[in-house]
Amino acid sequence: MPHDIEKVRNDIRAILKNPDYDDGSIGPVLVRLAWHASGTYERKSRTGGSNGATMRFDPESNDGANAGLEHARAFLEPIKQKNPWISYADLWTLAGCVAIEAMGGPKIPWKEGRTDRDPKNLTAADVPPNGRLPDAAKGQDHVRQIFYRMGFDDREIVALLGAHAVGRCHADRSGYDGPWTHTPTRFSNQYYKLLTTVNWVKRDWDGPLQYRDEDDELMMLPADMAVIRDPEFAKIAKEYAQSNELFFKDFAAAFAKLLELGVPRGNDPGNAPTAPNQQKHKL
Ligand code: ZEM
Repeated sequence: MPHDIEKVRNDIRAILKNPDYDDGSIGPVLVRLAWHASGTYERKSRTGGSNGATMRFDPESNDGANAGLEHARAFLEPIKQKNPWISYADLWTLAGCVAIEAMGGPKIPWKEGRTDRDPKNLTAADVPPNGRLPDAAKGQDHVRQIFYRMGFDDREIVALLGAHAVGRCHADRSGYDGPWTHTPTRFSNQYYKLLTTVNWVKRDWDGPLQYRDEDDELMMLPADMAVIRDPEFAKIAKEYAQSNELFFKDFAAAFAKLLELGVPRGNDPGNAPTAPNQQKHKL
């Protein structure tokens, strides 16, 4: 019987609204889970990425960059229990897509087929090292270095960062604090509109350097500021500020690509676990 992905989509939709959590939706943290599961990819070594759902294992589970994502994984656990045929890797990436769509964003092309690494015969090389995800305190050189490593170009980088239209920073997770937009559960091009029009100033507080608007209600990370400080990035951000349609089109393509990094498809082996018979012949 073919897998009933639509049922899993419905199960995910049913848990998105949550009055006790943040701004009333777990959508943003599910998007962050899909992104962090995938954003460890390194093109050169074909390691990392969403395949394997390796965030269940040390050291990835304990990477400071992933603080708070244990909540996202716990929200999805009952859905895994109800639909045991779906891999965690598929569930985490699908949940990000469903969340974006439910928050008013574009439809993301998504394909099943990721498999989970088996904890019983896991080797250290199966789990990506810490430090592969971007550091919010850094600027455009770092942002480019991290995303070029995955195989993205400038346009895709700027498009992906537009996901900061939703969600917020939590002082007890990242050290940063506050939402990027006034509509943190609505997926739109608000991020670029605010970036390009607001006079962002340094926030005077005890935490790490972050930027604030005049009313001290919204925030930008130093890495977000790179999007207007870098002339190439800024040009693209202005295009997205002007056209939500263009942003949606580019975002959907870039996010779909992100979730596919390292996933074996057809003749492309991705970074799938070595088949046992291949292992036997390895010297
Ligand atoms: Zn984020 N992100 N991100 N991001 N992100 C946070 C939260 C969220 C960076 C970053 O340091 C942070 C992308 C790129 C980059 C989301 C989606 C995507 C937080 C706050 C930080 C510090 C975490 C916390 O405290 O809870 C940096 C430096 C990035 C690149 C340079 C990309 C790409 C994303 C998706 C396509 C989302 C949705 C959130 C909000 C999570 C939540 O819990 O509300």
